[in-house]
Amino acid sequence: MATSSDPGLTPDQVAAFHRDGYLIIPSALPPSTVSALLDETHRLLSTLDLSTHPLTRFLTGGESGDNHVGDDYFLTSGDKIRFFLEDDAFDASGALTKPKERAVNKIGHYLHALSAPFASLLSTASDGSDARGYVPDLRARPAAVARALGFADPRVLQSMVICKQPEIGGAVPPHQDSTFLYTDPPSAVGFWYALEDATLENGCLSFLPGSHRWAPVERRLVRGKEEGTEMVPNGGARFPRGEGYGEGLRPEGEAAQAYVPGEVKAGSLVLIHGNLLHKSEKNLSQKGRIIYTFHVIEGADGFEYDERNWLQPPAEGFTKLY
Ligand SMILES: O=C(O)CCC(=O)C(=O)O
Repeated sequence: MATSSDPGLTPDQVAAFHRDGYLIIPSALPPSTVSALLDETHRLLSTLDLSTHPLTRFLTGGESGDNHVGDDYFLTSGDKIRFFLEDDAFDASGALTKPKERAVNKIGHYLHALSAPFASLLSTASDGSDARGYVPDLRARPAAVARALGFADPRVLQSMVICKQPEIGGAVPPHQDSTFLYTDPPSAVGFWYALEDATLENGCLSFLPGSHRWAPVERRLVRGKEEGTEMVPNGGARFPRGEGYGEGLRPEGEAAQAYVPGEVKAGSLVLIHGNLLHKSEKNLSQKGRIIYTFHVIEGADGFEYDERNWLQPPAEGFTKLY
């Protein structure tokens, strides 16, 4: 369990997160941990069997979010390790034009429980070891970070490796993570770890600083009545509880559209508030951009994660951080 001797974040970092809606923590993972997670990513990619894969592509649905990926392979991936392919890895006839290791957009969504190296990032043991004996050397341990951000019962969900493949890595349009992982009231925070350098060339994240304060969660991605997923208006709370949120805080003019790129080195952790508008561009470069991300929601009483969310909890419930 994270203790008071493990502050997770300094008071300045907490203040910066609340001001900007995101926080970059350089060197959160040492090179040895980055290597272990990259090795695991390449191992997982090598296990992909395309002969039995439904060839599900990861589609974001563009800015509108309509036509988001939503087949059964996706909808039942919350307690599995599954592979979603880059849309541009296929030619017009539907044939893959890349080897499988170069065709996967993302791997998800239960790495934090089913893959030992990724699971070990959530370790709360004082020496950093987990039940499997893997010892990550972490700064900004997730449990301690969640505590510093005020979570009472943080639950981890939707872990994924995003490969952002060379030449074809798809863009991620502006979005808020609470659209996809909605609690009422919103509580999601993304933990995003660069496993390779993320640059302007290979599609680093960019952020609209402060937008978590004024951008409401207007829509939610939910399971369709019959099948698939759909974007629907959000009838619940659109901002987290607390002071300092509201549409009236939206700045005038260009400030409401001025995205700031977040180029980071491998090993950096980026924390992303669930209401923050952020995006990434297509990777047209020759260099991939592998990252690992998971999200945390508040599991305490008074926060509802309902059955309409596209991602439903595994039988054992979403993973407790402490
Ligand atoms: O890594 C990316 O390009 C996008 C990730 C993202 O926006 C997210 O996880 O919310």
